[in-house]
Amino acid sequence: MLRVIHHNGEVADQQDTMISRCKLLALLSYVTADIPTINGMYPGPVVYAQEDDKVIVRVTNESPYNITIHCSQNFIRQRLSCWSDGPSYITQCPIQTGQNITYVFSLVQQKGTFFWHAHVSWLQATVYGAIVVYPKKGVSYPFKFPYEEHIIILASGGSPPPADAFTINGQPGPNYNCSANDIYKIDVVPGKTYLLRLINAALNQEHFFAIANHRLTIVEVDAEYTKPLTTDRVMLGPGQTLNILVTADKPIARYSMAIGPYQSAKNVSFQNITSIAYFQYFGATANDLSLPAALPHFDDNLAAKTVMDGLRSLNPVTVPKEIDRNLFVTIGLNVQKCWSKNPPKDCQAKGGGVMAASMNNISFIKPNTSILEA
Ligand SMILES: [Cu+2]
Repeated sequence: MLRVIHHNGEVADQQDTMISRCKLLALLSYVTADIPTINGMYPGPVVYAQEDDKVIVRVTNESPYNITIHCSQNFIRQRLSCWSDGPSYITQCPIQTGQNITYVFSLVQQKGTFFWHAHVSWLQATVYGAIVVYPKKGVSYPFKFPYEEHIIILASGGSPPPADAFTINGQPGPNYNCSANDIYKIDVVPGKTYLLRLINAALNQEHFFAIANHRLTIVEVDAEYTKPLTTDRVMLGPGQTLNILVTADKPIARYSMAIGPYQSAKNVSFQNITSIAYFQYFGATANDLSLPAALPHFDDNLAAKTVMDGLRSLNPVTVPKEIDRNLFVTIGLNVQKCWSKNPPKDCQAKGGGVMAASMNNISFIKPNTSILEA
């Protein structure tokens, strides 16, 4: 069961909800798979709240897997509530089958687009959803109030092995076999401005996103307002959120919203089929062809850098200006020798190894004793 209580304790959603398995059909022509979900929804339910709200989420695990729910992937600060953060074996034991837990945390001085996802193994590949935190009552956005808002969640597995498909709000779109009728769509009114809350819920993949013939104005990154930055495309790393404004100011037609990979590493196999959704004007017909979005080439570093370098905080930020000590930090993702007893399943990195992240060449090795008890 997942109950969301907010707005000073009012119960916002009391439906019986649960993590369970549902069938995901026709993701690819040859794939039929059971996937873990919450409430049978994919993506999962949205948590709506306001700045400074206390959020109470009760999770009952009816799946066969151990699981936790992580609500701070991108920056819910969890002040004095780290036990509700959700990283398994770090701040809590996993919720076992049939058990439940109640997460309680406050959104102190925080607003914007966040997301939650599952931890333990790669359950977050399908167990994820948005958290939308509105400004307090009477406080407006620092930009033109949009005609409508839409949540757009990009998702994919990660190398290795390559993802079976990219998805937009759970749909792979017409470029994938048997998915011609499974396309996410936003119907738009000509002349109106839309706020899109983009979330990259991918496991490992960085994604470019673009809408054919339309410009995107970034107004928020990772739940912090930015100076408006208008661009033809954006790039989101895994776990990142971007709020963008799009005005439907082009001729009536059906335009594609597309995601593709941003993959700068060499010699790594990855999925490279664009996933498409529709940004469709009222008045366009169902038979209209969609105008294709121009995504950068997968290794276009300049396209990614140009957008990131242009971002500026809307509000002044106080940072320390006197430096006491310089630190040199390198971050890497490498291939290690794989010791698994099940190599076909676990040792799929190059040369039969296993991928491992490192900081200054030191990787995290899971200890034999629980960190919670250490
Ligand atoms: Cu997480």
